[in-house]
Amino acid sequence: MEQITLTTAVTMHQQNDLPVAVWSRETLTALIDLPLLELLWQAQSVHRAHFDPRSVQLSTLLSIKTGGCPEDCGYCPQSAHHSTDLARQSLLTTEQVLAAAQRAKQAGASRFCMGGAWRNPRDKDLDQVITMITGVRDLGLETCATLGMLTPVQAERLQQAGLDYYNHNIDSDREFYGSIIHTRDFQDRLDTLDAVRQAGMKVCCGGIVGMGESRAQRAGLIYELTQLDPAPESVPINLLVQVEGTPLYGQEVLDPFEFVRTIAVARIALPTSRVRLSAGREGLSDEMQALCFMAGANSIFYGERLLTTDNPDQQRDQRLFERLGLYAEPA
Ligand code: SAM
Ligand code: DTB
Ligand code: SF4
Repeated sequence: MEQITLTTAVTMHQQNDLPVAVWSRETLTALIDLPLLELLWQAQSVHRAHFDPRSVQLSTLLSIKTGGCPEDCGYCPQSAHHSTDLARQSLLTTEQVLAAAQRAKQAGASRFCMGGAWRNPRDKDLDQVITMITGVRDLGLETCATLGMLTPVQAERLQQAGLDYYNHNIDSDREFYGSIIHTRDFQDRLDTLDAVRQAGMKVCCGGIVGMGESRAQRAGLIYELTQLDPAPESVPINLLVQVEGTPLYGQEVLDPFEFVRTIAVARIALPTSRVRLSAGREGLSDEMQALCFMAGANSIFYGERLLTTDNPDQQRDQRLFERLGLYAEPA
């Protein structure tokens, strides 16, 4: 069996006077195929070279505008193209959002992420979101928003308002993407990410696994993330939450070890990014989550809801952290 090691796998280039690995799609495909314990060992070694291995960053999500989205993302309960049981909710008030942010802070989150089910926000929506961002910042939390596609001017406005992170996922390997989403293409996603970066905000960008993609396509997702330059500071890896009424409902459930492998490859290929164990944790055992942390995950969504689906409650996560000797990154 061909063994690949970190020293032979990559070529290096200089960025800000630091050596940065340049990964090829083939190398990442070979990496994800390694025997699991070898892959975990390599990922944990990279993790320890860049992070305190016991520190985990906690982000709390809130859906500020729910459902009725014109996009047709095959995994998403919020798409107007699919008939799910989800109740639509128009934009929350700033008071409602700040009350939720206050609760998140008290529970120990360091970042608050506001999600809006828009193809792209209208400027008047943005006015309201900006008021929310200002209020959340004033509570001493880091701010993140995910509102769909942005123009460069909208990205500038969010940056001026003090938004720390913008979440916009590429979701999958480029070649698989078209089988899941038809209403906007891969390049649209890259254009928004570019606008966010140009405006000077930090980028939160990741994807979903368990949608029927191959293992090589999971490596391809990570490859595409390495092509963003600079690398996203935050990388959410979501495991598909199957929601009845969405096209991906009934999809064969992914072997959780494949999820662990994806996290490990993300850790190795994006060594300085926070890799977030994201949607899908509710269905993972504590033991499987421990393997994800071993693979280099060092961030989670924290709080009993994601946007519209369940997440482990705070007591379960606190108990998990105690059992594993992990601690929350201070705000
Ligand atoms: N509407 C915005 C957008 O798509 O950019 C932001 C919110 S959207 C829900 C954010 C991300 O959540 C998606 O890109 C996808 O990666 C993830 N997601 C959505 N539904 C999911 C599901 N059922 N299971 C796992 N991840 C999901
Ligand atoms: C991300 O990558 N995952 C989060 C966040 N970014 C916005 C959303 C997960 C959504 C899971 C399905 C739901 O709860 O609606
Ligand atoms: Fe809309 Fe975002 Fe859901 Fe796609 S993932 S349907 S853009 S809310």
